[in-house]
Amino acid sequence: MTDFHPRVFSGVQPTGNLHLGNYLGAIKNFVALQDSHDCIYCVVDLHAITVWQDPQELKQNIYEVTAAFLAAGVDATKHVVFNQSRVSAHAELGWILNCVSRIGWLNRMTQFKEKAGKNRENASVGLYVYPNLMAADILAYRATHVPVGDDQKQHLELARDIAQKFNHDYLGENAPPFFPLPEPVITGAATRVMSLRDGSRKMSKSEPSEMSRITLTDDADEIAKKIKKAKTDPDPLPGDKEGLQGRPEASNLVGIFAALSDRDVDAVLTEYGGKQFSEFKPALADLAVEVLAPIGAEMSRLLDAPEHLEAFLADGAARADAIASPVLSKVKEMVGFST
Ligand code: AQP
Repeated sequence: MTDFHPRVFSGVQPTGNLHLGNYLGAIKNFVALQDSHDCIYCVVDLHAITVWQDPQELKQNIYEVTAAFLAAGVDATKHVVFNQSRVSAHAELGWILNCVSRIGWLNRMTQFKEKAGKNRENASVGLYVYPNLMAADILAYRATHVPVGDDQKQHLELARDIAQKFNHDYLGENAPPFFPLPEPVITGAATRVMSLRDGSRKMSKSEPSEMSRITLTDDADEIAKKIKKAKTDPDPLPGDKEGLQGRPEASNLVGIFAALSDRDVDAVLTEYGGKQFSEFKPALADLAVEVLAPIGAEMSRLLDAPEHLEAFLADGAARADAIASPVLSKVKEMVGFST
């Protein structure tokens, strides 16, 4: 088995309304991994246009995600931060992997079914093949670890299937693999943050109700108001994890508290078990403000100087391209293209 250089890759779509779920499920873990790994963090704008994006807003949202990475603590000088469309290897490898991936595999992707909804015939072809492009994003860097929220687990499994089929088709059964099988890194107490209005739905950027999510640019009053109004049940908090069974809203708020305070759920329930939400919610609001307000403030400072963000993105793209280009060249050679 080939030893691959441990490398982290992940991406966030510049589709606006960056929220607590994106932070706890992904961006917080980006920061945690950067001391131990080489990391590449990408603003995945090619993915964003799988659904309509206003061009002016898209550009602003690319800056917003870049600012969020930096404000959360990603070190863009030590690691690589860039936007996907600047590095053509993503689209080129994406096409080649479209030809490796199988329609039957894509037909099983639940996110396409959810996002296309009833109007499937009218969804873009890009939305359908999105998971193949995601595989290309990761494999263009031969990345070994991919920090994501729980909702991306199925796409990661597909990326592994695509890598395995490519290795098999182009190298045969027994040769050392060209692509690693990337591992999902799904960690923390809030790998799937749920809507504050409905504990059965994922917190999401596209949910019409602003009250369903806390965004990274919400101010302290907005954060406190949204937590105060978050849906709960009438019972006090239980003393242990088992007591959260069948209580999705309580479970969500406790998970958020645990993740924001870097504790586990049991530790939070040891402190708050038996207490009412009237006591727990203000403590959660204070904690959320303490963690998120500095990130929001730093984002707004960075967004005031987009030319600096541009410079980070241009530099990051050049460094990303230097890693991805030789991988793509090798893939083209293996596929049999005259290069
Ligand atoms: N609710 C969530 N809890 C934990 N992690 C989440 N992520 C998204 N929502 C949650 C993780 O955030 C990273 C970036 O996500 P994305 O921008 O690529 O796209 P998404 O998953 O489509 O985000 P949304 O907010 O859910 O947008 P819409 O409304 O468009 O569907 C990923 O690692 C993701 O797992």
